[in-house]
Amino acid sequence: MKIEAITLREIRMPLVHFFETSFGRTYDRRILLLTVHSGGAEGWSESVVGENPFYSSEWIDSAWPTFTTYLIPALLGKNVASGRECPSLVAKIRAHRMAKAALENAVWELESVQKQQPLWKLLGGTRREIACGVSIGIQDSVEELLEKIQTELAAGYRRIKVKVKPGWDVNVLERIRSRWADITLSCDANSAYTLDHLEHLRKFEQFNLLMIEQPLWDDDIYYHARLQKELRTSICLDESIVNARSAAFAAESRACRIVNIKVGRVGGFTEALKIHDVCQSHNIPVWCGGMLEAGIGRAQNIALSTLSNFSLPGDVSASKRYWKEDIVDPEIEVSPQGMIAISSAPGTGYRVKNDLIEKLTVRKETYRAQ
Ligand code: OSB
Ligand code: MG
Repeated sequence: MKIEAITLREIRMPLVHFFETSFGRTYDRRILLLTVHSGGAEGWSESVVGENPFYSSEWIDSAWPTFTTYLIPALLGKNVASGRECPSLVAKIRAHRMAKAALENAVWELESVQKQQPLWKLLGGTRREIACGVSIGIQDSVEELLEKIQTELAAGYRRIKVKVKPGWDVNVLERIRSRWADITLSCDANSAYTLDHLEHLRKFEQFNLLMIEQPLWDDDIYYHARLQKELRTSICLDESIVNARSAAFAAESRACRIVNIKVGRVGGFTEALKIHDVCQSHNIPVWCGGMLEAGIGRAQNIALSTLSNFSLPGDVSASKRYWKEDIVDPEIEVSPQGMIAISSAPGTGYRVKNDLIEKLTVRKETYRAQ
């Protein structure tokens, strides 16, 4: 497949409800989309870079020049057979994993469209339906959070994850557990604690959580291993796992018992598949994380979640939880049993809505091979 042209664009989409984590609140998404063109076919991808460098050092305004100056020139005009060839094309560029992931994943999607195969099959997936959980942000009051949990349970979601931080944690988990003693419940701290909070974190043990996600520093594995030794509750790593090597380090040092895989965080599908395999060989179950994606990213997360070791419900939920109107057709829907059915159509099985995307676009540049 000769990459004849690449289109980079930014779209803006307001969230139907703000999303708050330990590092802040988001009302509107600025979303970076990429399209690769070859032989009359297109592959799309969505970068998970955020509006600010809080979850990771990458953000949309650092990603844009990284694309235009380095990543797009590395791929444009090249003949590539598969997304698997992309990591070597961009290997000399350090980090910038979220941007690299968008480049690579667009090529995977293009390949699946050209081969008229479902993307999930190309990735090696086997599941024909995937289990869904929800991530619920910090709210203005515990009552509002309980109401939201009630709504998601009624919708069929199979795991509730709540965001926590000092001051919004034990008190909140207590209220949730006293209302729902048996639901599958987890929490995500996005690095809001340190080892000085050890005695405080021990109080989480009484709530029978499926996991505590990323309690400590985003770049740490060693101190998570020290913390995991002290806790019965499983630690899940998100931010700390940036490649297969850090997954192996975490597994071998027993820093976690569960891993959250976000394809954007780790630089693309090729690395995500390696992490999947490393975790499988260490008997560590994985699940697919989310980054408030619109439909293109969401559809690719669904494809990845069909791999066998994705054995826990992911943060892959319905379009309507985030968007008034999503950019794909059909929108992502979750059954009353909390499952998403996997399409056998080529590509992701979700068609991009070109007209809507054009309307939402605030900047766009197309680069053509000579
Ligand atoms: O840590 O999983 C996270 C959203 C933005 C940044 C980080 C995270 C999240 C979520 C949302 O938890 C998951 C979703 O997309 O539903
Ligand atoms: Mg997380």
